[in-house]
Amino acid sequence: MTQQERYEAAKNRYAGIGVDTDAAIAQLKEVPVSLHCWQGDDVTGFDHVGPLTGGIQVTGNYPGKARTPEELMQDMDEVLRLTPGKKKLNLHASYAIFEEGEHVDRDKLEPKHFAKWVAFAKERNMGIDFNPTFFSHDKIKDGLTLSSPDEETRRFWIDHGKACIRISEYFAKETGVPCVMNIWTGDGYKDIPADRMGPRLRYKDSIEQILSEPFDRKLVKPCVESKVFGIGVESYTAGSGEFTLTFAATHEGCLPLMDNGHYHPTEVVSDKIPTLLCFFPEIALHITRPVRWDSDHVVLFDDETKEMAKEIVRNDALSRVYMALDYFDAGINRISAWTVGFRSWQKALLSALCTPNRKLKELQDQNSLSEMMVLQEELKTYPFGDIWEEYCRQCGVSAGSEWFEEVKKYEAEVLLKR
Ligand code: RNT
Ligand code: ZN
Repeated sequence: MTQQERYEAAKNRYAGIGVDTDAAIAQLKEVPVSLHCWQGDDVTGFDHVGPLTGGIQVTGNYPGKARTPEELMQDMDEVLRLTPGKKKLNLHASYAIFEEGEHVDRDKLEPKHFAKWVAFAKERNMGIDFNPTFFSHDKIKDGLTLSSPDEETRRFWIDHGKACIRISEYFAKETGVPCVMNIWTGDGYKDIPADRMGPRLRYKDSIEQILSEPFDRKLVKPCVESKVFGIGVESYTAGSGEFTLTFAATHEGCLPLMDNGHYHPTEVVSDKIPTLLCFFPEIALHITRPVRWDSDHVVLFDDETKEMAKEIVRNDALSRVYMALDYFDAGINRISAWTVGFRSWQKALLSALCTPNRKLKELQDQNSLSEMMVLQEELKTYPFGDIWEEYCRQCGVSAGSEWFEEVKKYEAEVLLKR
């Protein structure tokens, strides 16, 4: 059977349970997913020398890491070639590109320091998302930024946040696509603090000051990301789950951002997505794969990833949920890591779009729970691979693991020469 014949056969099987696979494919092509620049260089960035600090950690030492903006862009282009679907570019402030000999600190960053990224994104028809960088910097005092008791430190980081709002608005204006700007800090304590509320009150005030910077709410979508712990901040984080959720709920236009590595190991973000959708017009996600902790492993087509995609699709929320990938593995080929993760999330979305969601809801509401279970189980062996192949074909990328041959070639010709 040819690929087309296999697709036609699969399409018929899905039609039998009321799923229109052509429509699913067409719909997915329009859904933007943010591709994080930081998988390419182990979250290093270009505005400083020194280690990654602030509660996160990258492990591994695979050769070929991007060292310059040009190398990072070249690597990202390779990923764009190997992945189907619509992309947005996700940048951190630490990826500012300075002129020869120029350097400005993070509180003084300007749109012009990101002009090359804008050109890159526009040429590739991508919007841009942005993140102020509250880590890997010498102005982090005693592990604290926006929640610091030291006013000078706190001022510096508030000014950084405000600069990032202006840059986010510039991105949105240039690309014509709203910019999601995510605030995450690793502020916290390794051991039991004596004052838990003080840092949170300062954090709250700092974010309020950042958001007091004038901006168009249709162009910039500020988010707050929570985290239950970080490396070196195991006992307490200022930006806890309750803190960020309540902040977003009480500040007009501010979105909660859930990173599925940032909860206790038995909590699942798939269940939190529909909960938040009951209350927030829009929410944001960092899609990752935690293994025992917030390890930021490459996203795979696994059960929880599928369940998250299902919750977005079956609640008709593809336009209400801003989806960004967030992981970094330096132990394997970085292009491959980027590609596997992006493709996995695409698979999860396509598979959710090929699910008879209305039928399943009906069965639940009729309390036909036996039939609901049977159908859910049957679906697991439906010929989804043939639908995926067709989607990849239409997007002009290889469906099977042939793409890895290109990664190997790129590794030999480009990465290993660095
Ligand atoms: C860290 C957070 C945060 C970062 C990126 C680099 O635990 O997940 O989102 O991963 O901003
Ligand atoms: Zn994250």
